[in-house]
Amino acid sequence: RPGVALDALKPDPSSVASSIKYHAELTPSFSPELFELPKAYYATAQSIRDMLIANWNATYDHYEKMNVKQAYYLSMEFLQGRALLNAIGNLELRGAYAEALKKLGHDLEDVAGQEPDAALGNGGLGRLASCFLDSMATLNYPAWGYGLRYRYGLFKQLITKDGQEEVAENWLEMGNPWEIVRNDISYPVKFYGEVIQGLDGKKEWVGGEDIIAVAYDVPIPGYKTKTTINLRLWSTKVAAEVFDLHAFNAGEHAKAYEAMKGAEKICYVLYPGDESDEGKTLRLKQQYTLCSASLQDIIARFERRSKESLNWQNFPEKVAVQMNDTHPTLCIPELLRILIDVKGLSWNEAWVITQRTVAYTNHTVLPEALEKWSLNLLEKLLPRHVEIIRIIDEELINTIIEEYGIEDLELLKEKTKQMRILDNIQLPSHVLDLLVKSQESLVGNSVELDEVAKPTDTEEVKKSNDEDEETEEPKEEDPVTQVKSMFEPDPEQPKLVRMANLCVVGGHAVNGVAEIHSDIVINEVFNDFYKLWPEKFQNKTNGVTPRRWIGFCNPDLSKIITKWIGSDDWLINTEKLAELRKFADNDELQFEWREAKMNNKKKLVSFLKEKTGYVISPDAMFDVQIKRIHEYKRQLMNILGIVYRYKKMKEMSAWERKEKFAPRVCIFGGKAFATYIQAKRIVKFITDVGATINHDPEIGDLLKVVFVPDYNVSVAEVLIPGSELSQHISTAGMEASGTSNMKFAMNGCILIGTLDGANVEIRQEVGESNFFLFGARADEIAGLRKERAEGKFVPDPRFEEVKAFVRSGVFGPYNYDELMGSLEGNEGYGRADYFLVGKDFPSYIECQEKVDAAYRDQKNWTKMSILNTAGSFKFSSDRTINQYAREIWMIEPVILP
Ligand code: 26Q
Repeated sequence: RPGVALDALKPDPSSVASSIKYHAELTPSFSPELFELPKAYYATAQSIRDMLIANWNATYDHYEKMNVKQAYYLSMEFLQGRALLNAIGNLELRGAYAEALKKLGHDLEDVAGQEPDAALGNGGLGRLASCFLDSMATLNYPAWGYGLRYRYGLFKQLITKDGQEEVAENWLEMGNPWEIVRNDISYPVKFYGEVIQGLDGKKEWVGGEDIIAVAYDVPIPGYKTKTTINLRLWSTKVAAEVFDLHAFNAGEHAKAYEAMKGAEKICYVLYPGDESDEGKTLRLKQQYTLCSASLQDIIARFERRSKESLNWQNFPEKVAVQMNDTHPTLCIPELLRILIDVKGLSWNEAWVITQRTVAYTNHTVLPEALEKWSLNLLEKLLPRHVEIIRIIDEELINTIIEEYGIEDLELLKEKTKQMRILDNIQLPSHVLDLLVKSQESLVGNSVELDEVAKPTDTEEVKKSNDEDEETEEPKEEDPVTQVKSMFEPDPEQPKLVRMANLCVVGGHAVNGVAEIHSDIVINEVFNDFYKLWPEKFQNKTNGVTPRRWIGFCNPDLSKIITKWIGSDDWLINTEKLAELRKFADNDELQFEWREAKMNNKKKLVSFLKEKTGYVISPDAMFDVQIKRIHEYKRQLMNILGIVYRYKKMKEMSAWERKEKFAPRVCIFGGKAFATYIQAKRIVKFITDVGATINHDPEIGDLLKVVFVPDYNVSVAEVLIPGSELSQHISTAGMEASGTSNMKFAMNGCILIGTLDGANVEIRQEVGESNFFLFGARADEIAGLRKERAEGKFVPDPRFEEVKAFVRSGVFGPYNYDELMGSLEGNEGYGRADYFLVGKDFPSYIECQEKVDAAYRDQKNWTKMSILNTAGSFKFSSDRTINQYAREIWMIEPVILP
């Protein structure tokens, strides 16, 4: 690490101050005489940006000169949050900037608070991408992010008396000092049109609509390194020739304007889905824009760097493409298309190159969340890509036939149904012919075959006789009809393209994001593919950047850690955190540790007062659940647990109450997908419960319920350091990983959770006695659902009691029938407690009682807290990125001279 050289280059406070002043005077959008907060922020950001651009250029030049292999992380989402303190921290200039701003009359924290969050993502998947960028830069990996520059990011959430309301968040309103528009870097992207075949047999995709994708570069600084990588975001605009000047001049302004709007619309807004499959043409256009522009850019770079020795077989030696979930799946047919149609390679050459280049990360096993696109829609929008997908599907069918043969038609039917990329689409005619021929030969040899196939078991004889009766006629008549009808698509069902299957087939690696999740990927979701290609399947347990998620958001705790470890290099070598273990019982550390937590809690108290008006006591336990609102994440179980606690409190004398319960503040935060009605009901329910409990004079500070509006990255940065208990209580097997669980553990917060996602590994690392575990395990869930469906489940009386209490109207006039009904499987409310809230409720509330008891022993609680931080080192995204680099991308760190 060239740390010493970097220190020498660092500006001192007075040169920082003059750089800020310079920008304050020359930034055009503000009046020069006022140096108020917004302007101070913008000028400070500009002065940091100068340094970032210099480092970005040095990094880029070096990669260009060395022609290194680069990895490209393609993601529809990057949830960057704020950049200022992160950049200042990574450049180790916090002291200089704080001092310089003080001289100019401002506090650095207040200045940083001016920045709007860059919320180009929905939640976990987008934030993961952003943590990865920080680690790539910090570890000096030549790796870039590619994404879309949405004009409107994730909506802003207002909480009103009716629950959640969404408003557009115009994050670019005041300009974005962190991006550099690259008008010199743009590519055409085509939609619609048709495929024609030239005399040479080459396919060409012509006509249709062309738009232009323009690059916006966001420099990503690493920590304690000059390496500054790039997040390249594409924005879309109309192609000049499409902006029909004739139409415009002829007075048809509307027509010319429409084309412009159509192109710009593509990047207008982030799709606010989360674990949902909301297929819309616009979303498909977004996905294709990301894939096409990024690949054209990557290919152009490869060609340029190859100079005279261009050899396409070397492409995978210079390029690794990681697809963040299936959203960038079109990379696969797009790379094939460019290599074959534009660069003139053969199918086989292009196929090998593509497969060796791309890899796929899966983030969900919920079947309804696996992306599927309508074949018709896809074919209209991207006709050449569908031709290519059909060929891949056909080759896959050949592989399936090689593996399973054609004798057992039922087996073949099942395997093709499971594995094909095209769903509910007729088999290719040559495959049908093959099957028909084999059936005909079977009929011809029927005597022989009857001998072989004769069942021995009487049961089976009976069964096969029954079957014979039913299918007798077509079977005797015509094997062709029989085969065809067996593989006939269902005209009632849509014809679909399964993007995950395309990813598994088209890439060289498939990974899940936590051990348990990767096991489910291998043993359940993609088991058929695993049997074919076991070597493709991997696990890469998620991680989070310790710089943002301890270092910068929790300076008080960081100072203590540094003091006790004896150096601050734990921010890079997180395994050093384990050294805290030996001091876990030390009174002095414990005192400092509690003091830091109390400080963070007090900051949170004033934050909550500002955001919600509620005044809470910092002496209560802070119990937090922050994440997207989703039934599988079971915020409903949390709030029902609170309702149960409240009911018990009301039944007790004041003295008993105090004896039994530790004072708690239960904090919720999270956004509900705008059309996810049940999730919105949960938000409304939480706020209603809060409104009742918080104003109950009998309860006072013993219990408070607060819903923090507009949860985002910056809110998390205040909430996580100030929390003591955090909830990760999804139905086992449903949360792929979770990443906030890692952030909480790092900040000395104890987790209550199920054995799901990364919880399993966190519990292992921090120690079983430092994790509050409850609930059914993943391998029990199917059986429990079956039991539930068969009406054999007997709910615990406490669960019945809490639902009845809610229905009794204590929380206002609103009717919670839909919510309580969903837990009972009443007619009209969908799947009977599909998420097994009723099943896990008793063990959940019992576990919460253990939490109360544990909290009373503050010495032991503090020890548990220290051991959580100490045991969290595995969950640094540095570890994750090293594994991707070594096991999937095959790239090496490159240190700048
Ligand atoms: C799909 C189609 C159309 C519109 C939107 C979408 C869409 C968008 C976002 C589908 C899914 C997402 C986001 C998924 C997500 O955030 N998954 C989370 O990924 C984290 C990082 O791996 C895990 O920790 C979480 O467990 C997982 O839920």
